[in-house]
Amino acid sequence: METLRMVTVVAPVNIAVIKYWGKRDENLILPLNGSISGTLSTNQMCAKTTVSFSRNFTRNRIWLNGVEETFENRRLINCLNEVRRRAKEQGKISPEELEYNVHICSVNNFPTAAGLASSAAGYACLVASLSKLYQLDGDISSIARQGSGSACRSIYGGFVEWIAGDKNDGTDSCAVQVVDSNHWNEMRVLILVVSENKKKTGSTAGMQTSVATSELLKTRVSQVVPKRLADIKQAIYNKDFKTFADITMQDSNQFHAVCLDTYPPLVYMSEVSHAISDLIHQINEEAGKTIVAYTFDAGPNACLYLLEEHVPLVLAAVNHVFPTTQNADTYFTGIPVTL
Ligand code: 2P0
Repeated sequence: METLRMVTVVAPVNIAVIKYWGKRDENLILPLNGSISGTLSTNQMCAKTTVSFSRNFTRNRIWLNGVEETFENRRLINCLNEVRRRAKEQGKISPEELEYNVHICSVNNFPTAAGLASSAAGYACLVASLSKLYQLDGDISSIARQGSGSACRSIYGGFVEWIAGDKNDGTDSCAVQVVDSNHWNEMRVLILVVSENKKKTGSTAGMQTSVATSELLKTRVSQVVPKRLADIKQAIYNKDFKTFADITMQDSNQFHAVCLDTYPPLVYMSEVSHAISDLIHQINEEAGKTIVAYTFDAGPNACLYLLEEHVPLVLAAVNHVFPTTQNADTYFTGIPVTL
């Protein structure tokens, strides 16, 4: 019998156009509302994870970006346990191998914890690699969800919806592909890195405070998001950029309004972020139509959705207004990324 098995997987980040913010179950990571994102292509902003098990490993170990971390992480353990539970059920791995310890090695090729979906790519990659190692069949997005909510969307390519579900055990809270990356293959994402600094309040803690204190979040979940999910999916099917862009920008703005409505407030966008938002509205006005949309996650960096034909114009405008500086906290790496 083999004593060492090893698998390597690459998983990209995803950029939400309808934002996830708020949980109804902290342990299973069940969201208050559904969300939709675009998954970037696998050759750009990615996590790369190698996992192995062996009868010779004396304990479970994990290294993140070259540094060994403790394995005492509830989310990590939940993911490993769920993969092993399913592996046992599906029966492709011997009972002896199921007992072996694992070694996990993961690297990101972009700043971690700066609001650039590092946990999404990281946990999607972890769960995808473990699932391969243990030869799992079936949807694994509901396992990735238990590592980090947004990670479930990075399991699939193209535009992906995380269905909130309404069961208490989370079995119906998983990701489904809306369209694959070929459907709207002119779509690009520009990432404008405003700051690589770690954010002040992490998403998990931030959304807990929002759930506890924001009235606007309640209205958003019950009155706003359901219609937006339906409308943006229709816009994606129809390749209707204007509707897609309007909803994307409005949803980003409402998410940050919820953050400000949280008490004490969560301030993720910086002055530069707001200046980028102003510039995008100005570009659209001068173009006489909507050609680019911004969206901001739990950090100051901007993600711009636009079609390939408009990349040169938008990049030129961004570089003109925000010339790259080496000695400031503010600089931009505008990389057109394909979905
Ligand atoms: C999103 N964000 O939909 C939203 C937009 C941030 C703003 O998903 O607690 O890191 O691990 O489930 O997934 C960030 O939340 O939080 C996030 P946990 P996660 O992309």
